[in-house]
Amino acid sequence: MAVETRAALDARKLRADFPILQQEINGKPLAYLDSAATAQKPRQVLDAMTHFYETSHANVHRGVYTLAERATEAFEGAREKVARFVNAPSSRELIFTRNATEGLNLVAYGYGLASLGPEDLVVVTELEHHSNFVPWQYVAKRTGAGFRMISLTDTGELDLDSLDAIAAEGQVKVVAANLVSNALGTVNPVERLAAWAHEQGAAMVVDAAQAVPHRAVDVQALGCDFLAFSAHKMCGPSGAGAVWGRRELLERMEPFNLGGHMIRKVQFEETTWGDLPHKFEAGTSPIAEAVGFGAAVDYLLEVGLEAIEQYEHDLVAYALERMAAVPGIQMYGPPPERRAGIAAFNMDGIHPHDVAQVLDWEGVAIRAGHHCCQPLMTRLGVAATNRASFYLYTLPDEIDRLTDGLLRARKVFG
Ligand code: C6P
Repeated sequence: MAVETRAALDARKLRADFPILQQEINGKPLAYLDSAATAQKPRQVLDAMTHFYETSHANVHRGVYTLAERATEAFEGAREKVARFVNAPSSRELIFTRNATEGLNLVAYGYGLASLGPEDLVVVTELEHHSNFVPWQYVAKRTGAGFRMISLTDTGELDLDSLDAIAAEGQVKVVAANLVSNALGTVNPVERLAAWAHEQGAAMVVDAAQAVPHRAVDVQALGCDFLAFSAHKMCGPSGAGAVWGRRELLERMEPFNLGGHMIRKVQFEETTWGDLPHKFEAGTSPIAEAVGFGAAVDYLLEVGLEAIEQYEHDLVAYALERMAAVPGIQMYGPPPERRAGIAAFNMDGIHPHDVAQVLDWEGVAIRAGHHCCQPLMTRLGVAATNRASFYLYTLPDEIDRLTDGLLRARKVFG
């Protein structure tokens, strides 16, 4: 079935870049609808990493020989690309991590532990992934700070009317929210939250793991203080991520990990820390992964972030319309105009794992579970949901196959 897309993006053509998508699963062409868990990798990223290993691999920032200088140049070049991608004022403010989770922990430990006290409040949302929930809950407990949650409306959007009541309860010091929800696809008004956070004298921490791969993200336009994301969700390799932080805050923070590379001088009595970003990059970095991260940025820029966002918007609008016709389906989340390419649902009387299993027989891969969002599951009154998530290589036919698979699940389970 044809879907009208206004985007300048040819998903069929792009699919040729993704070797993994060329296979069959259970005798059917693979329809990979789990890109929110991790995105597939184009040949360009795989080649960049192989080329690096074959021509330039050495440890970075340590050797004076030509190969080590070449490796360092490739690594730092990747940092420049990733920093520019989110419009960081300086690449020195862009710290490579293993993933978004590590970046958020770096902020919670490095900023939260030192800044929070019993009079203070940390504010998260009911829509947070555990990676931007648990570290703040933990740091609040350790420091005696209060821990509050911005509640949700019935469409899975932040209820900003609850902000005044929260502010009346204490000194808000940290506000932590995602830009795009992994579980519902809700696009959150982070600019407004950042403005509110700053009115309270708080820092704004943004989990952009589901945003950076799918739309243009500009840390300066958002007005946030920290922003974390992962390479593997944006066509890059696993094992690499980044956190951007406002320089004056990063300068004030203590390091998160200690050891090699992050020091200025080590003596028996005392150790002093290196400059940014090295202060936060202890040990050997994920070097080839950073190179692959940079290649993923090149790839997404070549396709165009606006085209990706528009294409996914059209896909999700189509998916919500088609899926709504499936008998006994419960859809979650906001209307398409306020959501990214994620469709969350449950089928009456059928466990999400069973739905995902039937779809797998059809070669359709979706995720079932709590999506690391148990507070949200509690709000929805369910233990788990199904989730189909889309990316630049998703085809409308795959959404048709998803819908057909749901009808089959309905037949199988009665
Ligand atoms: N969400 C999902 O299937 P890591 O694992 O560190 O790369 O990303 C963590 C993370 C943080 N925030 C959001 C909004 C996320 O979606 C994720 C990862 C995957 O939804 C795995 S649970």
